Amino acid sequence: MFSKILIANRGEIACRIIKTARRMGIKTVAVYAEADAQAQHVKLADEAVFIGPSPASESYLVGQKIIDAAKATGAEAIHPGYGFLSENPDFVEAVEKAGLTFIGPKAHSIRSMGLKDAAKRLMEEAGVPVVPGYHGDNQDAAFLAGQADEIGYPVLIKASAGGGGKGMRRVDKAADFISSLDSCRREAKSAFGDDRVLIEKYVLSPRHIEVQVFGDSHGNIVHLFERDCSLQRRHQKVIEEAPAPGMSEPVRSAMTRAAIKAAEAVNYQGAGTIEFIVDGSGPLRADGFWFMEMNTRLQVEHPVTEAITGFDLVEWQLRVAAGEALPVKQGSIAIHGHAAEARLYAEDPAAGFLPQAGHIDSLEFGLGDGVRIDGGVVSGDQVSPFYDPMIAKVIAHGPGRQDALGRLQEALDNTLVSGLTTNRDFLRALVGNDTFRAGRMDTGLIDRNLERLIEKPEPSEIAIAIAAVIASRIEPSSAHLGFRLWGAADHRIKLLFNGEMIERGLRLQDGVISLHGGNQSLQLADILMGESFEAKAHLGNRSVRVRAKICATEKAGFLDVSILLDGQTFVFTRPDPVAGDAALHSSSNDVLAPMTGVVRMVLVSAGDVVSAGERLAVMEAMKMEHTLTAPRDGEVQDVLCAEGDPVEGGAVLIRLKEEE
Ligand code: MV4
Repeated sequence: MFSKILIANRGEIACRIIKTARRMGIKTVAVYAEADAQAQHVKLADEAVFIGPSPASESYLVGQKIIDAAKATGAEAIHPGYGFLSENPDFVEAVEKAGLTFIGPKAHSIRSMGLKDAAKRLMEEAGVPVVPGYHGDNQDAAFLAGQADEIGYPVLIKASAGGGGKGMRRVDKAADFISSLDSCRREAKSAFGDDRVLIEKYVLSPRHIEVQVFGDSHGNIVHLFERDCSLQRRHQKVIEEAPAPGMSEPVRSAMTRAAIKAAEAVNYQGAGTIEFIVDGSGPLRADGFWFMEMNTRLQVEHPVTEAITGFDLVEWQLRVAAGEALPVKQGSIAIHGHAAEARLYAEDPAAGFLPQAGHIDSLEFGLGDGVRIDGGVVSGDQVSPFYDPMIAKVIAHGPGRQDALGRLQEALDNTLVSGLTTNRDFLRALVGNDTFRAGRMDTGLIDRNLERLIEKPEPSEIAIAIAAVIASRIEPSSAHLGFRLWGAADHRIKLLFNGEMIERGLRLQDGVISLHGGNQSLQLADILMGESFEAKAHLGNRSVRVRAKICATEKAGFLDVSILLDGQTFVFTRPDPVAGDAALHSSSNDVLAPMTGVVRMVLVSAGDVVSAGERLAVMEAMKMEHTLTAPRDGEVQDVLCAEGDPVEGGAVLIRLKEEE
């Protein structure tokens, strides 16, 4: 076995590989670009090598830099992860030429699967079902139109060099064929520098089902069953699961046998996936699936296969690359239960799934039985605009499909990401979709239901109340402090939600907070604030226990308050400072801790001359960053706290010199 490997990747997959390597006693070397200097994979690895500017084309995609880093650190093998250099046969050869081991297939296997038409011909020869169509060398337009007539409309024109959905045109009638062919060729030429195409029968209601295969250098090839990845948007997978809903033993047996034949045809070594397009218009049939492409790498969705088989696929990759035989025979690989994975992204579904970059103020996952999180970022990290904005994969495993989906739903319900817009709500809606729950999905499900899936709920009065309490900075558990902070016990709070201003009156009395101004008045009693916000809410004649995850972050005088209540996330912004703050500061020379918390930063020392509004210190309380500013121009007389100090609400932190 290797004693040290280099991981030519970043984010969650780099962290994932490090975890297994560490368990196996293998040292790891991370590589990182400028934007990733503070990234988790760099922190987790035993060593890290800087490889250049942030754009991947100048760092993670430069094979020579990766190879140099491996040589310099004495790594014996390179794991490419997925994406980047993982399916680049020239890189594989360069790695081997440098005397290193590529943890993945041989260059020739990757090349044989690289071109669609050649791969299709190869698969056909190997006895793997391929979509009926024309995938020969004749590229004459009139000839191809004739082929389309023979296949029967609708047909699909696909770029031979394409993949992942690029360079495809669906054609519904003969009259449209030539113009679609022309535009497909233009796109293929500019995207791949190769304008050859193939023509296929268009499969209606397609499902995407793929089979995980694994080969070793001793000629063994096994499969680890299938995954259903039909829930996609713009050819990006959103939710994957294993096994495939509705899969019967005869169909599974035919599909996995075809997958093994495909892998054998290219002498496959390592982890690979055979993708099939499947007729999803009715029950799955043994003659209703066709080879689409082979992914010659470990895939993003591999954890669902790990969950149902109980094997660590990264461990297998390392063993196979080191020359060991596969650890088990086909007969010892069985399906245990059901697993589903959702990809949590920093993106805004309402804005056309626009990728989001920025600071993650807080990241809390809903952990539970059978739930696994594969992540690459933690609270306080940055989602970089340079790379794929995936935050984490949430994987749930259970005895049956409904158990797994229920656990996935619960995990998503209890996941709070603050500071960035994510697709969490969209994923929740998708997991709750009836058609998906019934296992009757196809690749068009998301687009057909898009409007409902991205709908944003309005906040309940309880959610508004919690946000108002947090924004007002009342510490309800200590009434005297509330009194001291507020002077009067009444307060008006303005909150922005989704561009709309919400105004409420708050009154604190005997530890109970009453809220006025909404269409319902309500009281919050028995309030507990800590990691979460708990209270008993009274609305009219109803009373309910409320439990919410909260995160509040101050940014340039604004306060962002994220509330996770009953599975729904609401983000409010308090646009102006609480009026009480000024009173708190201006009446004396003392700058007080507004609530019990921890001093995070002290920005001045005794003798400093400060001007009104200047930042003096930063506190953290109730997961909220709180900046303390100078109440007036003056000189700092004493600093009575230090970074890391726990302080009581009302404690004097900084004292200004008495004014002359
Ligand atoms: C197809 C098809 C229908 N008929 N081929 C899209 C990605 C690429 N790998 C192949 N794709 C498709 N090929 C035939 N003959 C429909 C798709 C397709 C699709 C396939 C899998 C997952 C999502 C998809 C979304 C739209 C279209």
